[in-house]
Amino acid sequence: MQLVNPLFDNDLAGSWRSATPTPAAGNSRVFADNIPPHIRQVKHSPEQPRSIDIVTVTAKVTDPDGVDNVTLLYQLVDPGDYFGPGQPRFYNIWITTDMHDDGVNDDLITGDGIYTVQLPESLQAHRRLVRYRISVTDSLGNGLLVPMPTIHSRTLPTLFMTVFLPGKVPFVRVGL
Ligand SMILES: [Ca+2]
Ligand SMILES: [Ca+2]
Repeated sequence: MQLVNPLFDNDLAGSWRSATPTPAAGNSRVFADNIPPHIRQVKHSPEQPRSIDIVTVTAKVTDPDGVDNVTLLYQLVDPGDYFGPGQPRFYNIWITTDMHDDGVNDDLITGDGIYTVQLPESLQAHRRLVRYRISVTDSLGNGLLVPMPTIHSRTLPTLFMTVFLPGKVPFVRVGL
């Protein structure tokens, strides 16, 4: 891991990038004067949604230049129609919806840096897998899509949730 710029806050994961170490030399491979917004505290609620639930996705996004937009990208994988890494649909079919920090639609506080979007219960179906990623851009046009691939990842990492009928016992999936 390397710090993108020694002037940036090294407590925030977004100030770091995956790269081969360069002992006693500058971090030339990852150095940048400006970086995209920091994004952390990504979560969805309820954690294990049921088919009657509205799912709220939140993320804290900040940038000293100002945050221009925060977008949730998601894809729906239905039972019996699984697709994943290596298949075109996995890379091409992402539905986008804006996330807002405006205090409405379950965004609890206006302007606190926590961006929110709600996915209606009509999207939740029993055993449906919902993969999601978040795209952020600052006011200078510096953009980032998270989760970020690492130097070791062979595929596009995503976050996910699996939906269940009320009363059904969820199973646990391992990995990204
Ligand atoms: Ca920036
Ligand atoms: Ca907020």
